[in-house]
Amino acid sequence: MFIDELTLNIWAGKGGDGIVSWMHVKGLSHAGPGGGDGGKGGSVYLQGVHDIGALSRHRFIKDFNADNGDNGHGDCMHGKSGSDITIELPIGSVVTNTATLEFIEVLSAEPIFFLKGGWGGRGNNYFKGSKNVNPQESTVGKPGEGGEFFIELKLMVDLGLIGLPNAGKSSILNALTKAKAKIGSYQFTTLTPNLGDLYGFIIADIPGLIHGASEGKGLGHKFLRHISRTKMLMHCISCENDKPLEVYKTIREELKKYDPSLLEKPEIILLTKTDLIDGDKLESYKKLFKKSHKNVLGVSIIDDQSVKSLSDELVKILGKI
Ligand SMILES: Nc1nc2c(ncn2[C@@H]2O[C@H](COP(=O)(O)OP(=O)(O)OP(=O)(O)O)[C@@H](O)[C@H]2O)c(=O)[nH]1
Ligand SMILES: [Mg+2]
Repeated sequence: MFIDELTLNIWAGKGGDGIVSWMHVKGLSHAGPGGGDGGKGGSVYLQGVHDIGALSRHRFIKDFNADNGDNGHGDCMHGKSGSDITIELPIGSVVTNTATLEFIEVLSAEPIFFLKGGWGGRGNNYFKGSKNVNPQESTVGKPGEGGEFFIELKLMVDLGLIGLPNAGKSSILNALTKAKAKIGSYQFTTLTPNLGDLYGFIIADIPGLIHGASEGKGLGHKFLRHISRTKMLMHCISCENDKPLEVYKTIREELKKYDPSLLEKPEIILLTKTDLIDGDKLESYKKLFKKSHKNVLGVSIIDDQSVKSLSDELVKILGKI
């Protein structure tokens, strides 16, 4: 099950308490303070992973807690520090504290220090001094940082494939990359995004959009967040459509309703299923777009040469952005 948002309670560990205790030395009735300090609470790290399914691993877990530090011991022994924990999140996750709205983005596979464990309290040995040879005081450990966090995945992608259902988006992804997205001759075959790697450029196939997606029709806007960080969009328009320009406008309208800034992204127009029309018609379709777009391409997945040309062209275009 693909999950792209989740709320978790995450806490670093509390520091252990310092204690009041007295040294036991054979032959001495009173050998001074011996209360040790508490151990430090464990901290929390975030680790980005290249796995868009990583959030679904946490779906039955609501709480992540690093270990607390142990309380101090007698004979001036400090408590053990709590172990740190690391939470794996898909690269592209945005982690927002629901109370403060502060957020942190997981943009690479570098571990991120996230929540600090509390310091341990001081035992009475710490307070020993020339004027205070028998200190009675100790302090408690400090709480760890933490709270409730909303985690939202926004894929980090070079090229987002968008278009009506059945436009051939998943077929193109599979033809260009080693992805194995499901393909079907019916609408909404793709229910969650698929990713593929084209010579190091990440391509995402987003479930089909239809007119009215902003009112929740079809799969709605649910997956458009995944193109918010996409560097470039590829409008996939099937040559089965008599009015490809209208199709393009419909999709642009839905993008605008979701987030007008999506309209600013560089675009490629890809006419798909070119085997279904003759060369003249294809040229007339391309002409419709060439007035306003410099990147107007065509492909048929049953024509290996056209797939190869598309692949070469995309690598060239993506290399420049
Ligand atoms: N003739 C022809 N059929 C194609 C081509 N590309 C895809 N198809 C067919 O078109 C249908 C839809 O293909 P998909 O790749 O599943 O389309 P999609 O855009 O991912 O569809 P959704 O996931 O529903 O949005 C399938 O039956 C494919 O076999 C093509 O180049 N030529
Ligand atoms: Mg699909």
